[in-house]
Amino acid sequence: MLNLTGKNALVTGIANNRSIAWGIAQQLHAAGANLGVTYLPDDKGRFEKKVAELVEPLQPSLFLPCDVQNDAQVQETFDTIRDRWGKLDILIHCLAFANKDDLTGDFSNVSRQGFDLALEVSAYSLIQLSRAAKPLMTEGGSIVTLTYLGGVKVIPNYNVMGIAKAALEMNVRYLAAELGPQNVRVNAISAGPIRTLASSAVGGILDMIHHVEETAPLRRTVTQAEVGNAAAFLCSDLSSGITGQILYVDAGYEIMGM
Ligand code: NAD
Ligand code: 0WE
Repeated sequence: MLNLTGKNALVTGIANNRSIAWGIAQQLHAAGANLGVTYLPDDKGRFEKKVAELVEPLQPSLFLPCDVQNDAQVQETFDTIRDRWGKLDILIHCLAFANKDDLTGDFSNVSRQGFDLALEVSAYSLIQLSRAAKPLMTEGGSIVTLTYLGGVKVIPNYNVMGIAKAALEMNVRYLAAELGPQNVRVNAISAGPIRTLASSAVGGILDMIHHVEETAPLRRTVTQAEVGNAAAFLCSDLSSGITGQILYVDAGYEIMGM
């Protein structure tokens, strides 16, 4: 059975009840993990309040602001984990960001700044968080990130995020090679399209979801809970021989050529 009791899990990327990270947090909690939750702070503290209320039933033992563009906040997050938990077992990286204008129109219009922003927040952040987690994963561990098919194949309008996801997937392999000797595994879940805050802000997402519903082998999209279950598997001993992999949780869409 999938059992995560005694495991300390840090979950990033919860914005609301549609977040994939929320689906993951619920499954990790159900499997018995002790949770720490980070949120992206904003000026008015709205996110903090919303996310705090949402995660309250899961009784996280840590609840911390962590903007990956803020090195001091990242440091503070992992200092707190060290002081309060002593060790970390599970790191969920479930965040991405690009300028909205860069997710529409001609790909080549992306500015140097827009490119840097997308890659910094969506790809470099996995290296940054893994480096901070490394000394705390003293009993081995599991790092899981979220990627999308647009990092492997051209998906209209995904544009610079595709380049960020390609970098993210290669980060997974290099990190897996580096951290393997200390029994820390690093894997990605490539999820099919799901309606979330991030995806709903994208024009034409509903058409893409309908396309998947018509053509994926399972004739439907996937849910946050299904991604959460796959994440729980990748965090558990059931996947102890798996590292450096990209696991498609996409109702089979990726296998189709036509
Ligand atoms: P979401 O909007 O719920 O989550 C994105 C999260 O990123 C938010 O919680 C936001 O606060 C966080 N974030 C953005 N900038 C940040 C920063 N600087 N520091 C810290 N956190 C920051 O949307 P989601 O769809 O659940 O996205 C989660 C992950 O899943 C992303 O990596 C996304 O690329 C990936 N993904 C999404 C889909 C989909 O269709 N929704 C499919 C495949 C992969
Ligand atoms: O990774 C993602 C979403 C990434 C994302 C979305 C936004 C919208 C709002 C990153 N940054 C921003 N910035 C914003 O200001 N997905 C996999 C969901 C998604 O996004 C798409 C998709 C799919 C699917 C964009 C274009 C085409 C398909």
